[in-house]
This record gives sequence, structure tokens and C-alpha cells, in this order.
Amino acid sequence: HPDFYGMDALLTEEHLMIRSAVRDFVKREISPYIESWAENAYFPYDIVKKFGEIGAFGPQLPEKYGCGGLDYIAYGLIMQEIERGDSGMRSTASVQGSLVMYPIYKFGSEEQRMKYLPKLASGEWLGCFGLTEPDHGSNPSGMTTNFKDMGDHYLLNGAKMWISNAPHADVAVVWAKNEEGRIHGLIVERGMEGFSTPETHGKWSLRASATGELVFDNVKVPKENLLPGKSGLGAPMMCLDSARYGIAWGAIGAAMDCYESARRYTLEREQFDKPIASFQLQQKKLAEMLTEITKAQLLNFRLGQLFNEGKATTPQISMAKRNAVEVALNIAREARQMHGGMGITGEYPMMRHMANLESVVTYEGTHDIHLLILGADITGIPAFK
Ligand code: TGC
Ligand code: FAD
Repeated sequence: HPDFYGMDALLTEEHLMIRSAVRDFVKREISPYIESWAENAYFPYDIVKKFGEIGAFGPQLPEKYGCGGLDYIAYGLIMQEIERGDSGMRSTASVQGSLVMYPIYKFGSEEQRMKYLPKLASGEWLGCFGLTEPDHGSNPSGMTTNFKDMGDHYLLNGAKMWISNAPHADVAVVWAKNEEGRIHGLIVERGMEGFSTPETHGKWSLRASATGELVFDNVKVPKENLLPGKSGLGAPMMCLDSARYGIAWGAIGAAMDCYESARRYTLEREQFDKPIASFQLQQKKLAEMLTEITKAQLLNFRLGQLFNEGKATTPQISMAKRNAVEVALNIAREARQMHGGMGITGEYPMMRHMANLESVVTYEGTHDIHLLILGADITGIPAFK
């Protein structure tokens, strides 16, 4: 929680059960260890199997493929509870579910679905999503990674950068241009000759998530690994719609964790012979945090309903993602100050959340790109180029 506007009344019994199960899981399997994982830049690979066991991978995809068959509100709640623990852990889950399993489900053949989805759902395999390149981040349509038709296979060349899960991934959904310059999705598997995934070191953010490059040096990709269902930039953008929605919920999970810590701390900590929560300035901060969390919860919930009806638009998703991350960053900073000196230590979660959220405000479309998506929707004039 918090649940200031009684939003639990809008949830089903199943939603409440799922949320409480994931919350307990995070308390048991993530929270006791996360400060040390983050400090040591350690990706706890065992979490992949455990996420599979609790159904955190692709919960919104059909049961036929080993997935949860749940609605988008349930998916949002799962992302919220995992990110209450850590944004890097949520990244692992949202990349697998929305960026690897979703495109295989949505654009893949039945054979591809049956081959990959059950193993990804169970956590037997870990996946990653390669769209960003060293020279093309906000502007993915400029990508240069490419493949040639060699008759019985494709030959893939190029490189991707900043790829979550890459160093440990068994499969990568990679976006590359064909000889006509049309973007397609290809499933690249670890072990294919010429494919490597060097790890990115020196991050001060998302330290418990492994990030890396994807390098393709004349990789022979079997023809049956091309996703046949959709080509063009719209295909990866549809995956981003789903992942950005999960991030909107997730970031508010991180905000809730910081708010709860600030509420507890200010009630316990005494200065001038009183709990610091008795001072108006501290109360103002708490009241404003709760207000922003509540507004974001309402936005996320309504967006979830629109997703369930298949009506959510990209600009609506941009508004929710952009708002949630900004709210979470502001709350993490305020909450840190409210803990005084203690707030800079790993005894409390704010510094870690704050540093993580600097990635979250950048990936899946930067804060400014989402503003421009909204600007283009409002005015009809895209201002990107
Ligand atoms: P634009 O001209 O607007 O569109 C090109 C074509 O794509 C279509 N399209 C969509 N189709 C379906 N759904 C959507 N959401 C779509 N968005 C665009 C569009 O209709 C058009 O189709 P067609 O047939 O007319 O060609 O494209 P643009 O090149 O001007 O770019 C627009 C822009 C800048 C908004 C977009 O490229 C963008 O969002 N950039 C940000 C890049 C980004 O978000 N990268 C994320 C990488 S993945 C990641 O960060 C994972 S981190 C995960 C974790 O660890 O949790
Ligand atoms: P740039 O695009 O170079 O942007 C730099 C600055 O310029 C930003 O402030 C941006 O807002 C601004 N800017 C750019 N264009 C405009 C414009 N038209 N108008 C105004 N301002 C503009 N990518 C993947 O494909 N898969 C992943 O799994 C993945 N995981 C990631 C994990 C982490 C930890 C991080 C940090 C990134 C990850 N990314 C991933 C990449 C992420 O999506 C990109 O970093 C992001 O899209 C921004 O691209 P860039 O870093 O190249 O910044």
C-alpha cells in the first residue's frame, strides 16, 4: 500500500491474491539481499527460475503457452510489487514478458510459440530484446544492424547496446533491417557462431540487473527464426507499449517503498524532543507524496482497463510512464532527505531506488521523448526530427 482512495475495491479477489503472493515473494526472496546484490553489481541468476515459478513472466499471455492468462491489471500489480523490491529485478521480468515473450506470441509462428514460450514462462530460458544501438537510441528507425538473405539462411551483422539481461540470455529478439531497409524481428540463440554478449560495467544504476551488448559478426540465423507476423518499426513499438505500461505500475511500486520508509522513519525519529513527523514541513512532504502516488495509481488503473479492452493508445501509455517515473524520482529524493544522514546508507532503500530510476527515466523512451509523443498527439505535429 498506500491505498488512500480505496482502489482495492476495484480489484478482484484474484488480483488481491496475486498482489499479496508477489509481495510476500519479494519480501522473502529479494528485499533481504537486494542491497548487497546492488552494491556488488551482482545479478542473482537464481531469481529467473523463481520468477518463473510465481508466474511473473508473461502473466498476460495465454495459458496454452505456459503463461498466466491474466489481465493487464494483474500484470501491472505484479510489476508494481517486484519494483517495490527493485527496478532492476522488475526489468528482468518486464523484458522477458513484454519484450521477448510478447513479440514471439504476437508476431511468431505457432512453431515458434511452442518452442520458446513455455521455456521462457518457466524461467528455464532467459531472453533479451535488442533494439537500441550505439548510434541509435531515441531514434531506433535509424538502426544499421542488418541481415542478408543467403538462400538457406540469413546472415546477421551489427551491434546492439544497453541490452538488459543480455549477458545471461539464452535467446535474443533482435530488430534488424533486411536488404530493402525494412525492420524485422529475428530470434537469435546463444551458441550461434559469431554472436557474443559482452557485459556493460561501471553502471551506478540498475546494478542488480545485468546489461550488455549484442554483437553479430556474420551470424547465420536459420530462416525459421524470423518473426513472420509483422515488420516495420511498429512491431518493436508494440512491444514497447506493453513494457512501458508495466513500468508505469512498477515505478509507483518504488515510490510506495520510499513513501512507506519516510512515513515510518519520521514517526520514529525524534529531534527537538518530538517525532519529526510532528513538524509541518515533514507532513507537507508526506501529504504531497501520497497525493502523487494516488493520482498515479488512478492513471495506471484506468490505463489497465483500456489495455484490457484493447483500447490503450501510445500517447496514453507515454503519459502514464512519464508521470510515474517523475513521481517516483521526486519521492525517492524527498524521502531520502527525510531520513537525514541515514538516508544515504543502504539501511534504507531510497538511494538505490533513486539511482535505479535514473535508468527507468531513460529507457523505454526518455522522459523528453514521451513528452514529444504527447506533443505530437496534441498538435498533430511530430517534433522529433
Ligand atoms: P514514426 O514515424 O512515429 O513511426 C514509424 C512507424 O512505426 C509505427 N508505430 C507504431 N505502430 C504500432 N504501435 C506503436 N506504438 C507505434 N509507434 C510507431 C508508425 O505507425 C509508423 O508506421 P508506418 O507503417 O507508417 O511506417 O517513428 P519515428 O521514427 O518518428 O520515431 C518515433 C519515436 C521517437 C516516438 C519512437 O521511435 C520512440 O519511441 N523512440 C524511443 C525509443 C525507445 O523507446 N527505445 C526503447 C528500447 S527498449 C528498452 O529500453 C528496454 S529497457 C527495459 C527494461 O530493462 O526494463
Ligand atoms: P539518446 O537518444 O542519445 O538521447 C540523449 C538525450 O537526448 C536524451 O535526454 C534524449 O531525451 C534527448 N533527445 C534525443 N532525441 C531528442 C529529440 N528528438 N528531441 C529532444 N531531445 C532528444 N534498449 C534496448 O533495446 N533493450 C534493452 O533491454 C535496454 N535496456 C536498457 C537498460 C539500461 C540500464 C539502460 C540505461 C538503457 C537500456 N536500453 C535498452 C536503451 C534505452 O532504451 C536507451 O538508452 C534510450 O532509448 C535512450 O537512447 P540513448 O541512450 O541512445 O540516448
